Amino acid sequence: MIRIAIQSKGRLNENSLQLLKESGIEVPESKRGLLSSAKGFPLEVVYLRDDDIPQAVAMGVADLGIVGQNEVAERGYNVKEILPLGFGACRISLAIPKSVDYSGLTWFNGKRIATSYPVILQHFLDEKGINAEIHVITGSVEIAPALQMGDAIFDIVSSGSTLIANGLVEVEKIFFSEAVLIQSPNLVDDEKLDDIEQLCFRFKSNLESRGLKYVLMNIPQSRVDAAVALLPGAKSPTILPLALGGWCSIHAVIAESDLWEKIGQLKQIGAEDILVLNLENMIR
Ligand code: PRT
Ligand code: ZN
Repeated sequence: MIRIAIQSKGRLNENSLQLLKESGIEVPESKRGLLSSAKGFPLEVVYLRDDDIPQAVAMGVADLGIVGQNEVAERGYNVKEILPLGFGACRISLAIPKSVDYSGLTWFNGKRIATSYPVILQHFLDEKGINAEIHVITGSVEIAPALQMGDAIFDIVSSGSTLIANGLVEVEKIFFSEAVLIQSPNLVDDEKLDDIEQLCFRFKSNLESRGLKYVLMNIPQSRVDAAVALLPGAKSPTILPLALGGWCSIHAVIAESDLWEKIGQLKQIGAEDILVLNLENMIR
């Protein structure tokens, strides 16, 4: 039995539960701080604030955790990042009031920067030889300049709309983050390590299938070579004869980003009855 810590509420909660669900693992409703047993895998889930997840995993209170790389870097606990999970993407950036005439990084010398990420910021400032004062604020960092609590901020940016709404502009993108699966550093129990390997295998299969569609179509036998030239597949497309003479069915896996372009090309060479299906897992 392994124990995983996931965020109880907030931006990573839903995606974490979805990843588990699409990996065949059902977990009960979030109850912060309480343990819940999952169905479909020897797994217990503990719901925590994201701030506490790196520490819980470092201490071995949980064997695994799902948390942003920003929290892992900021908290500085000894955990292993074992699998990037492709959601929760954001960056931590320096932003300043839009009225400022920005001259480059040296502008920050002698300035006050408000942030909830002092460790990552201090590391960056030291590396660049910038001497600024860091003010730690835990919530709503973006309002600090308007309240004279800082000349600039260092905060998480995703779409950028929070900055715009507060009259700020992003001038330096410093740290790029996404959700990551972290593991306790001192795990030696073979059974747990086996379970973790199985879980990672399921997660990877699910992550690899994202952005892929399973496409089936009928095509005249004479156009099969032209269709194969257009189509990728796990190895190559599958071709099956139809009961109707002179026709085949082709099955292929196509990236969502190429889907409509490929469908247009396939129709042009005679493909008909095209079915597009969601792909839940891609087990290689
Ligand atoms: O209660 P708990 O402590 O668990 O949650 P929290 O409030 O500390 O964290 P939460 O749920 O807001 O974020 C969890 C994680 O999601 C973060 O640690 C990041 O790894 C990731 N993430 C991804 C984000 C964002 N995108 C994001 N946009 N975290 C925060 N934001 C906030 C940001 O602080 C700013 O206020 O959204 C605003 C900016 O968004 P845009 O889209 O306007 O640029
Ligand atoms: Zn938090």
